[in-house]
Amino acid sequence: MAQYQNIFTRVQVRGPLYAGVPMDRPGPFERQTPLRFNYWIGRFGDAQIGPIYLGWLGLASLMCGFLAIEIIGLNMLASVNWSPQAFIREFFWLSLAPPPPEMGFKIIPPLKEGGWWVMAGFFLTSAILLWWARMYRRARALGLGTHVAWAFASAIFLYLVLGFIRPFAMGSWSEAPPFGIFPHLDWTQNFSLRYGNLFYNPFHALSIAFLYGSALLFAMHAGTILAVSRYGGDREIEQIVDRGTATERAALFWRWTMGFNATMESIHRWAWWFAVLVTLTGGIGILLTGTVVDNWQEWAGRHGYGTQIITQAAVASPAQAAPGSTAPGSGSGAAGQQPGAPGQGGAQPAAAGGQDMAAGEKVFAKCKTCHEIGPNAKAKIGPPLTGVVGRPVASVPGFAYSETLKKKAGEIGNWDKEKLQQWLTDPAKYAGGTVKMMFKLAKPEERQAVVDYLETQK
Ligand code: 07D
Ligand code: 07D
Repeated sequence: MAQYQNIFTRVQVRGPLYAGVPMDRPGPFERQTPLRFNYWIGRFGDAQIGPIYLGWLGLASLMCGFLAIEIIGLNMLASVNWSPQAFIREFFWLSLAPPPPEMGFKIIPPLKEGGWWVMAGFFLTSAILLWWARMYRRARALGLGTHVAWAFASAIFLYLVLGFIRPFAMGSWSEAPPFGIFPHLDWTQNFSLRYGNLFYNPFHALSIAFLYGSALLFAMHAGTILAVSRYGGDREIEQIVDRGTATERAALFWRWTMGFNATMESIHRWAWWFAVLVTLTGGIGILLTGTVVDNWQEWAGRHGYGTQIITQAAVASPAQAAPGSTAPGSGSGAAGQQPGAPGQGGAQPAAAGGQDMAAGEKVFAKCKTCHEIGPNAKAKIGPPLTGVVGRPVASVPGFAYSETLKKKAGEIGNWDKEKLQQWLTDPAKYAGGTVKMMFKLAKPEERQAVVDYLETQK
């Protein structure tokens, strides 16, 4: 047993090279790697390298993963005109995007309009599912429980919700994240903005609590084991029945400091559940977004949790899904069925308001995270939008517009409904550079409705 280890040192322990327990039915590629020790690997973990078990499932998974990477990589390379230098320079920004909204949930869209994305997604998903099956089967073959595989299944659940189940429920591939480093972060940011700030989604909150809890449990567990490793704490499980050594001291430490202790077995169950619940609650939270709830801040307001920004008009308007929303039981329909407090963001009573006005105002709920409107509207993350139709671009005194928009302001002139629609389609593209507004409104009917509404807000 290694003596007096601390968090920075680790004594390298080497047993005889060992190929593992015999198998009932050995597979074709079983344990191909020759066994050896590696000193440097031994500084991090076990010094023995191998054997790796490949097997048919592993082989198929790697092949699917390879195909996915090829499709993604070659599409990214094509997007920079096959220039390897540009590929390396721009790598973090390169993207392979899902099909556009017009494509809906078409199973085989044209290759250049998201078809490659669907194909890459198919192979990536196959690779992940095959890897799951391999982990499950290896655990069984070794006579283990399948706890690791089920933890992995929870992560796969979130992955599938993000890229397949929710887009399917919303009837559009365009809801799914793109492949790409920064593009997938932009998607994450836009997702939150578009659905009214994900912090008000209680499942996001739960997921964060489990994520932070996982870190806490990991720290407490790892710290405890390191602290008693001089007594053989790394033998953990068998020590459940030990007396006078590591387990007893570790348990006593927590009873002394907190009055209660986990057992060497139960701490692992706590950690397992916290980690698994990160992705399980996360997946539920994402699945509900856009399918059942359209704006989390508004939803939170209606349920007495968080700021109450719901407008009188939204309360008064009949339950009605945003036009073009294909979501079954779209949450926007639920808006307005319960009384909400008067809005803080310059709430407006419904003006002469027909259907279009109500629809536009409903779409505007997505804008409220950043913009106020109404007689007393002030700047938030974005400028106030009262009277935006007809006013000169980047003209609200004191608002810190992006350099791009300030430069472009003269050229664009005054905002009109057409220009606003183009801006909402893709602000950065319209202004030709980096702008503050990350948000886009993908659906033409939503853009139309919202600018109709803006026009009424003088
Ligand atoms: C440390 C185990 C090793 C795994 C690693 C990831 C690839 C991708 C492929 C360019 C903990 C390997 C990465 C194979 C390269 C191409 C096409 C696991 C460890 C090192 N994300 N995300 C990252 C994925 C989503 C978000 C990093 C995958 C959602 C935020 C990495 C998925 C949302 C941040 C990455 C996925 C989201 C990241 C580091 C799939 C909401 C960061 C990951 C398939 C949950 C962080 C630049 C890591 C970062 C980051 C991969 C999905 C949000 C590239 C494969 C759509 C906010 N994500 N992510 O360490 O640095 O994981 O980004 O679902 O800040 Mg992401
Ligand atoms: C991604 C799923 C498992 C992945 C698998 C893929 C490979 C690749 C590659 C062969 C990680 C395996 C594949 C390894 C092999 C090849 C090529 C798990 C994944 C199986 N958030 N947020 C979460 C915080 C905000 C947003 C979860 C914190 C903002 C969205 C987590 C903050 C906005 C989503 C979390 C914060 C926003 C999330 C992720 C703070 C942005 C999700 C859990 C302090 C402006 C996801 C319900 C996880 C979710 C999610 C944390 C802020 C958006 C707890 C701490 C407000 C859109 N966020 N977030 O384990 O489930 O992911 O939400 O600000 O989708 Mg968030």
